[in-house]
Amino acid sequence: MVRHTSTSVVTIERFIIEQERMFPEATGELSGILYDMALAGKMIANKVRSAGLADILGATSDTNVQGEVQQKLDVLSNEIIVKAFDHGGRICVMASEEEEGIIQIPDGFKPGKYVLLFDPLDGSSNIDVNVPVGTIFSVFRKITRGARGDLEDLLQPGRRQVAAGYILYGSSTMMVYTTGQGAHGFTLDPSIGEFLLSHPNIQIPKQARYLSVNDAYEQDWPEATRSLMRCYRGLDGQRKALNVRYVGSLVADFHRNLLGGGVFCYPAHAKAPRGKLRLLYEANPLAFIAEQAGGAATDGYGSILDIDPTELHQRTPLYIGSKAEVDLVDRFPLPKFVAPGVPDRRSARPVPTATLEA
Ligand code: FDP
Repeated sequence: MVRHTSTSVVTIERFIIEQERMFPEATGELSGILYDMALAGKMIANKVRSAGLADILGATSDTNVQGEVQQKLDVLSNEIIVKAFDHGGRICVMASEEEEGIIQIPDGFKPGKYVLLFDPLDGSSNIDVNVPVGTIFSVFRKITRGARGDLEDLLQPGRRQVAAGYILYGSSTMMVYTTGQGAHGFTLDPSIGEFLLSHPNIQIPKQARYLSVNDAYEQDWPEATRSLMRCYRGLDGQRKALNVRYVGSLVADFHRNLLGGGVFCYPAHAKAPRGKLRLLYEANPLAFIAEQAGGAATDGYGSILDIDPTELHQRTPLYIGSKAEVDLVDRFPLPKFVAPGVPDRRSARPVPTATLEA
């Protein structure tokens, strides 16, 4: 048995290689994607850390496809990720929360067999006030036949993800990822510029401590949502109240609940009938991690991972975290909000469970 000392640290590279060895047929391409994401994360962390100094804080005049004002760091982070992946021959097509259409691999570079979706800098309205933000990513295998990837490759149910993760730019920078073999966390050691294994095989505590929800929307919630929140707060006399913690930065809220036990809720409400968060860039990857850590994620009608997406920027209600708390959502029949003309369909197709490599 290896005794871990200060000189026998496990770098993210070593960990990825050791996981890859469990799959003799692995080509190393998925591992390469994870390294590239770790590198992009280090570059973004560097920008986030020096944001105030470099005078790149504040909003640009551009708005993203969701109609939100883009922060300069969003634009930079988006560019960093696109450039980290567009030439490596591992990815055939990408989609970003910050870009309206699909992102093709430029002519002259070989498209690969994987598909990447990402939110380059989530929680960006918090940047100006020095609150943690994060990057979220999701990887699928290409399913279409052409050399290039297309929209169909990007619109796959979350159950088919082969890898997903996030990088949290907090008091330290952490990367958490899964390839379907557990969820593992790495902390960036800034003195050597390496992500080191700090949280192997994360298990979300069964006993939840936290409730994360923006209850400014309470007036717009349907009655069932109000009852569910009263239950979480112990106001119905049925259970002990959860502590409320809401950063308003999804990665930070999710991460705290993953390590400490809890549930994050972003319900649908009258003014946001499909919720706010994006299925492909936020809900799917975090749901994959939550399930790998023994937790769960639902939109109130079934597992997030079984939703068959119809649009790149599709939104979804989200309840995610400790399993017992997420299961509680089923006891409160939420009304079905479906945007006009958008079928709310779950995947009828059986989907394979994720493995490290094809
Ligand atoms: P932001 O608008 O700052 O980018 O998805 C975006 C997100 O942040 C999440 O990170 C966060 O959990 C949520 O929106 C906060 O929304 P509310 O302000 O409506 O609570």
